[in-house]
Amino acid sequence: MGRTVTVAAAQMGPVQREHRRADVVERLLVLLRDAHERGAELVVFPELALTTFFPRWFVEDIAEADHYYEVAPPGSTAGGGALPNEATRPLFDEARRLGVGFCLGYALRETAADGSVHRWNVQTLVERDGREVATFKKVHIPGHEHHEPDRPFQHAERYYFEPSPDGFPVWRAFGGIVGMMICNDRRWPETYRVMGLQGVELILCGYNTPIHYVPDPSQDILQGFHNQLVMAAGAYQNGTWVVGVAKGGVEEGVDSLAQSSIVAPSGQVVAQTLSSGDEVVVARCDLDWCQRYKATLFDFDRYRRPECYGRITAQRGVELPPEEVHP
Ligand code: CDT
Repeated sequence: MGRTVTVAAAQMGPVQREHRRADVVERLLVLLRDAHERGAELVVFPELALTTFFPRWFVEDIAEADHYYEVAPPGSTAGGGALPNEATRPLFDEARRLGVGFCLGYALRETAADGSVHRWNVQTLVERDGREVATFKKVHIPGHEHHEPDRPFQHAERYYFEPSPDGFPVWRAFGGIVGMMICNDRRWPETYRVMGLQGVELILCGYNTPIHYVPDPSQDILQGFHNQLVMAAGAYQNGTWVVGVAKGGVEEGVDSLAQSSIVAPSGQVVAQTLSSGDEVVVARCDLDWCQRYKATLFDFDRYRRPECYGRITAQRGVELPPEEVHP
């Protein structure tokens, strides 16, 4: 009998600016109960699930956006999150009552002991008994730092969030080895490989992906393809399950990709949402399936050549070869 965990991708439709936390949490509860009825032991919610995707607006004084962040206890930079708080307590209570774990994305603001303020884009993973397993901070922060007035909407994540210094740890939870990544992290092969090198079996990822990519609109039509491409490749090349969960649909006039999916270690999509609204899809994930890939084609210890990969960590941008000189 293999090790299995039944996982739900709990996709959300849009959260508009005027939506209150309490109403959003009500929606999360509906999704949680639906997932539980369908046998889920772990429910994965999207990135920034509690609020609208506020980096689409720029404010001169970042404090004007403080209400979008959940606030960690003062002086707490030890890696814990900010939850549960008053608004999210019903979700924590109901999940524990049902014996269901969950992964929830939100914005986190914390004030360190030295008084410095830090803003992170995070996901908190909670076990079936209500214990917080970990709070993961997004590593790859996309978009721009400054106001770009010519855009139809902003993607100022680099203004609102610091990049995590912590990388991609993994945790023993849900009977296996679990890792997390957030949205743009899923596009980078290093994300999966760092977790793959720690034996990851299940990667949880929330996302908000605007369909219109302002710097190069020719990519708009490819958003769904690229989403599937990166998660399938990451799953297969590292022998792991990947669960990608969207906040999709038209939020404040910006259409975002849905297509939440659960991807097997073979790279096959075993479940995918059909709508761009609140919707749950469930898959029974056999964690032992990972070994079919980890112990064969992708037996890292046998086949990897780290001595040939030095550039991966030695440099960030591209270093071109010297120009050819023709005498
Ligand atoms: N939320 C997030 O990371 N979205 C990015 C959009 C990139 S375009 C600035 C993504 O990779 O889907």
